[in-house]
Amino acid sequence: PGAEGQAEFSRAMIGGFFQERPMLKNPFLEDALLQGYLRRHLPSEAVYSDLRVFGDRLVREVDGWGRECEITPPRLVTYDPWGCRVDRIVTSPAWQRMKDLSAQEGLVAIGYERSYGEWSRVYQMCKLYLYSPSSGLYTCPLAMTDGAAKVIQSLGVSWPVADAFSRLTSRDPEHFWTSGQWMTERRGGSDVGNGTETVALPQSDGTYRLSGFKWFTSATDADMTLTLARVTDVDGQTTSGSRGLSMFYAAVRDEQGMVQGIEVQRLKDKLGTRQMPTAELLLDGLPAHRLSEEGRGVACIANMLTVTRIHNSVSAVAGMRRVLQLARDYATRRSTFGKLLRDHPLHMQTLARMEVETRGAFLLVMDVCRLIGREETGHASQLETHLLRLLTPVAKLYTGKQAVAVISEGLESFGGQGYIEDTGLPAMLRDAQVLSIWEGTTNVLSLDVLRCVSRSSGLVLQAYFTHTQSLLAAASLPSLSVAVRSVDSALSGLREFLQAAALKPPGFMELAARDLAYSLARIYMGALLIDHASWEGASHSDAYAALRWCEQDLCPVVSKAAMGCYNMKTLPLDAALVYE
Ligand code: UCC
Ligand code: FAD
Repeated sequence: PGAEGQAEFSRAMIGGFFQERPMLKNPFLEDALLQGYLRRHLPSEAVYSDLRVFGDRLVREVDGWGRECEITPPRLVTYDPWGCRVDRIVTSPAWQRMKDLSAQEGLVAIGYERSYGEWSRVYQMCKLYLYSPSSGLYTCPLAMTDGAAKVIQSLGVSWPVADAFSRLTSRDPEHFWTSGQWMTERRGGSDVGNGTETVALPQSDGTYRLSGFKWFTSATDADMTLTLARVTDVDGQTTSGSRGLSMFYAAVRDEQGMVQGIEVQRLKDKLGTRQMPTAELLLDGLPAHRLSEEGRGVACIANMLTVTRIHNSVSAVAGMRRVLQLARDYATRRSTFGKLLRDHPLHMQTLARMEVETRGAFLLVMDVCRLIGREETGHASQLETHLLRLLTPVAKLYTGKQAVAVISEGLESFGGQGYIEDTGLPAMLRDAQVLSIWEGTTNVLSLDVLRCVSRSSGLVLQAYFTHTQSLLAAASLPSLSVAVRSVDSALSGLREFLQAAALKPPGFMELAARDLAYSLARIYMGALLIDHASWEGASHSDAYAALRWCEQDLCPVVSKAAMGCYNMKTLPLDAALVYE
């Protein structure tokens, strides 16, 4: 550079080059797999149009609100200026707008209006999938709201929750309510049966007063909650363990908008999900109604867990998709070593691997949505009911982990910029990290998978094998034969493993639980990718994604068993290693 080049950097001049930012484009129009999936299963012009228009709205305004939620986190006002205790959780205006938008766009309502019959859940979840990465975590209260509506519907919509149900499923922002889900206490969130100390004191009018300490309550600006507590008998005694738990409904605030029978101890200082208030609550005589039979609290709230775990899976795959959309756009703008990132083979291979993960996750999650839709509209066969029970925790645990890995890789694809706070990218990784913790950790859900398998006397696994095989049987494209062989052989390996496992000592399957859940997920995702690629409207990329997915170890439980990983003799060795 001569004198001209020097001038460019002199004094306040900082040079002419600026890194171009990745552009968020309409996430519906950018998503070939989503469009293909809907063309195949729900070919409705109205749905297509709604999602396209919503996609535009997300780019135009909602994504900015999401960012506003992140940088204007909620705060707790404990006292008013005159010393009165108010315990008010103040959220950002953008968070309030998210509530109105959620009602207007029917983000919960669509699942209950059922305008598209058994496909209504798929439609609802596709819309949430588009919304999630722009929502400023508003998808969290929506998940719990949907879960609460599901519980109420399964119990029968009547007093005292008929009004609540109409609000949870409303499209009118004035009428719309959100719900909390207060299960976790200080002694434990996984082990709810032993962790719950909260007691429910019966009142003469048939209601209860709850006293206890809820250790994690998310989106605590909610209007109502479902929660667990132990009913006290006339002597003030309670039943311990899970069988002592009942499920309650409580309105969080009175007519003046003040919390009633609750002290908000503090808001959690969290790694991510900072947009959303998560509070510790002291329940001090909270008025409540018991909705479950006494002692049936866990079984009753399980319907909520099913729905929130599906939402969790939707958010996981949505995060993966969003980071990829941004990364692939960035790759058309950023040059290194004389060419665009897009033209570097190794960079493109990296993005393609993320794409394969995302496609597998999307199809798994949508299949679970399809199944719940069929169950809710009375179309589900026995086989499908078993599949739904099995695949809900499998999808939640697998996609929760995938989201962290894919989004972490996604951040790296922006180089140093991926680490810079105000690009908004780091928040995606922080928010992904919670997906494998709340609503059941990976291990706890792996054990849930084991329990649902063992309690069904083999029927759940039978459903899994039958359905996976039927997906493979329908695949006729010669280009997919390698993938079909891989899934088929993994399925046979899994069957043999399970037969052999039946003869193993107790404890063997517990050690195998996580690998088993991963195997169930990977094999099923392989079969779904093959099935989708076999559809007449599929693209070459659909087939390629299936082939690539099936190149990995589809059944890690078999390879790990062969290495002796589930031998009880490893237990003291594991402990010695960890604590050396
Ligand atoms: O974390 C939370 C909220 C976070 C914010 C919301 C985010 C939503 C996504 C947003 C995306 C952005 S709320 C806290 C969530 N907590 C958990 O998930 C708890 C994790 N722990 C478990 O899941 C455990 O497995 C327990 C608590 C369910 C274990 O309790 P028990 O009592 O030992 O379990 P049992 O004995 O296995 O089950 C008791 C009954 C049985 O029914 P019966 O008696 O009829 O045989 C089970 O079949 O409950 C039934 N049950 C289930 N049914 C248990 N789990 C299920 C299930 N998953 N599905 C159906
Ligand atoms: P623990 O049960 O103590 O788990 C610790 C570790 O032990 C985990 O790795 C777990 O996998 C492992 N582990 C536990 N048991 C076993 C076992 N049997 N075998 C093998 N491994 C095991 N809860 C609510 O009720 N409502 C909310 O709104 C809510 N919001 C939340 C928001 C955030 C941001 C977070 C982080 C949590 C929230 N939670 C909420 C709590 C959440 O559901 C629990 O933290 C979660 O279920 C785990 O429970 P825990 O924290 O007691 O962990």
